[in-house]
Amino acid sequence: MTARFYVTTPIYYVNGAPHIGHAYTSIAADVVARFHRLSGHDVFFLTGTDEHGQKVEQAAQAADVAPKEFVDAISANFRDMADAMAISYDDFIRTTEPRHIKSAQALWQKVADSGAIYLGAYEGWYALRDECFYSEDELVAGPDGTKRAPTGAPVEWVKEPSYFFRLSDYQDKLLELYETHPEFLGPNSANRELVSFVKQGLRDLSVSRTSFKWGIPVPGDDAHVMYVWFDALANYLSALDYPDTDAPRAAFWPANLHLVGKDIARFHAVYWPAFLMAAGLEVPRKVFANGWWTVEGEKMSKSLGNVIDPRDLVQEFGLDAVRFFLLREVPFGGDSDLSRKSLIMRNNVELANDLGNLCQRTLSLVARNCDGIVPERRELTEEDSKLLGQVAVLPNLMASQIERCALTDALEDVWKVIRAGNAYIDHQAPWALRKTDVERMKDVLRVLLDTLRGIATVLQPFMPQSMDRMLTQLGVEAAERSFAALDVILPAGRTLPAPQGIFPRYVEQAPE
Ligand code: ME8
Repeated sequence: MTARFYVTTPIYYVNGAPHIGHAYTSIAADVVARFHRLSGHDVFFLTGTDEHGQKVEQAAQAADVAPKEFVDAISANFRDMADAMAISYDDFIRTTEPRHIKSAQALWQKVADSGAIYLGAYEGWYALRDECFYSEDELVAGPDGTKRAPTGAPVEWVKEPSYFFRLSDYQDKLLELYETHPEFLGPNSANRELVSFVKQGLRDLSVSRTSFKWGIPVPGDDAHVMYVWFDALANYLSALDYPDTDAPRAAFWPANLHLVGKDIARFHAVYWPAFLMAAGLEVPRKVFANGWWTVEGEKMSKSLGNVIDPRDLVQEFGLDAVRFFLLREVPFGGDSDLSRKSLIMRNNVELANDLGNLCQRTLSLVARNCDGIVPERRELTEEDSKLLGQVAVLPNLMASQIERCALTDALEDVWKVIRAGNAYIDHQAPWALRKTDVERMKDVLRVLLDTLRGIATVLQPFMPQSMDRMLTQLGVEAAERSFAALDVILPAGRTLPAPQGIFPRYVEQAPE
């Protein structure tokens, strides 16, 4: 049976335009989804938008439009951003869709039936910006001396009737989950933080609100709408048509990977498994939290005017240079800074020089000296075998990195082979062999073509558009681009198209 793989991005709030931070998590999830597809797995990749809650209601009011009209426009903008970044999602879920509302209510009912929800009254601190409740001892003093959430968000004292989820009952079960499945939450830093948070003790969680209307009504009590996080987390099930266990997608549960930002690790690794346990459902196999991007050393914020729309970067640098930079710059899971200088540097050194030149040099030698025809694969020298051996192990090597969400390490594995390829071409010097030993020149070029095919194949998840072009230039047909296809050596004699550069060098325009 084909292995299934279900991977998700967070569903993004529609209270503002998409920016590079949103694109980042989606690109990372896309790489994982594409990698599994190329491995022959049956993949379901979900993204979407989170459209309820007080924050969205207020943003719509500020814009003076009805909430539905407001969320329709911003959700469409997020979808457009996902398409522009070549995010290969299988479904785009919106929490205002009837299918989601139905599922979220079914999940609520299931949790309530288990006795894990009771009616009480909530009195305490709420930070609207984080859509999160905080206890007194979590608060810090703001710059003006007022109480703030640990994230710096302003808090308000809220008092209203509320349904509660018996989170306090789940402390031991959660700790057992973290202990028996250390891979459940990564990276280690997020794991340590969550374990210590849960060890401090969990209080029951307020899961409904009565002070605003823009949400999913609580089954059986229309005066309440669900807490936006209960609603939002349910998206991972509603896209699978929960509670219909006969639905074709139902088999994708439990999710293999929820990719999230570190700001929302707590919701995914504490609340979500607790809700699922109460509903008698399996918990996801893994939650992984990516780090935080700043821009030229500053936090992105509307007031600083430095919020970057990823589509603008793509316009200037090309999609794959941006995707590559984001995943290459910092070990995945860590924080990083987006600077023009480093983006240009990575593009010019690693893409244009290391990979682009290796490909261009090889293809132009084939064009010039072999009439553009793929030479035969013949007996290999020790050096040939060594290079091809390095290429052959890449899919497995990378699979274990992807499994750990070590996306940057996976790229580094490929770059080691690219560097080895460059050392090989320099050492073998096929341009010199042209005059001394034409047959050996052909052998060397064939080894290089096969090396480049392997490299381009494994890089497809990271840079789908340029690797598509590269594979076409290498004469690799569409059906020959999976990892399994790498086991079959391509026939000689194919005529390659005239070589064209894949990665142009970026030259900064001098100011006028
Ligand atoms: O939290 N650096 O939505 P959201 C890296 N609706 N990643 C960033 C980032 C940055 N500077 N800024 C945003 C929500 N992100 C909820 C999620 S899921 C059931 C509900 C990414 O629009 C990161 O993945 O605030 C973060 O977790 C997510 O965007 C937050 O998106």
